[in-house]
Amino acid sequence: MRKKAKQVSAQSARGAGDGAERRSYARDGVGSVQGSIHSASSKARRRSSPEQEGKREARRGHFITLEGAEGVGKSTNLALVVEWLEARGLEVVQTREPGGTPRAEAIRQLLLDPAEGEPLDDDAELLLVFAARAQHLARVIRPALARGAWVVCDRFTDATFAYQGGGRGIPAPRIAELETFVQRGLEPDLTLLLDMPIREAQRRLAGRGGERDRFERERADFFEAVRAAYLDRAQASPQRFAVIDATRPLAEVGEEIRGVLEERVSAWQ
Ligand code: Z5A
Repeated sequence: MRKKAKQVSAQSARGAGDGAERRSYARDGVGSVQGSIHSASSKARRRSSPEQEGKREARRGHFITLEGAEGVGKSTNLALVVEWLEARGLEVVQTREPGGTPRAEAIRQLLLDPAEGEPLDDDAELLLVFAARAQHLARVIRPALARGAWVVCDRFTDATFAYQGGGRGIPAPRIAELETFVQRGLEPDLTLLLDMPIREAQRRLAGRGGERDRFERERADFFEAVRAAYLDRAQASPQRFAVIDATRPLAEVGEEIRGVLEERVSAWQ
């Protein structure tokens, strides 16, 4: 795969009755989780309906996601968001999708592997994305939010509506059913959508080299559909999204993101 090896690490303190967890993994999937973060309450939740579970869920932390087509600068600017929050003394859990736990990272490998001998069925792709997400939510995101941490995630379910919905053409209501089942009403508080023309973003990635993954092999019209789906979602939920013009120099993009954080985060505290 031509992705640069990006190291993501997170250290969690004590969860609400869940015990201590220390987690670290490489973005390419090698990592470990020590300590149990499953609780008796999470087992009890499995016996309830999604609606009951959503109502019961205690949540003290905040959830920020970065979205956009490939090469728009999500990973670069995620570091800025993490730095901004940590400078204010907040506990931050930095993570990504698909992935975020060793098992979910293994699913990521399945999703990105070009393995041309056996094409991946679109519905299988969708289910794998949500299987990874269910694991990530159970092991990392929900425990972190429950103890009051700030979760900053490189992609989340908006990517599913954009790639599997816009790109692959899976109807949004089918994706929304899985979203309800897996997330039980949990959604990001703030989504930074980095937007720019697809050709320009691909030019940025051109010098990266290495093998292209299964998504990177898609044609430009696939990514145009992804971009359009992202923009539609942003338009439908302006209170959650901030659309950032990612064509500008990095310093200017960073300045705008800091401005959004100042405005939104101050309002939550
Ligand atoms: N996927 C899915 O299908 N369904 C889902 O539900 C989810 C994901 C969650 C892997 O994601 C694939 O998973 C993804 C969709 C699918 N595939 N695609 N395509 P990923 O997030 O790991 O993959 P990615 O989007 O390809 O990541 P990326 O290539 O690393 O892009 P990025 O994080 O947005 O960009 P970057 O690495 O921060 O920046 C790219 C380069 O541009 C780098 O050299 C930077 O230094 C440079 N850069 C960044 N900003 C600027 C500015 N402002 N000016 C100039 N240069 C810049």
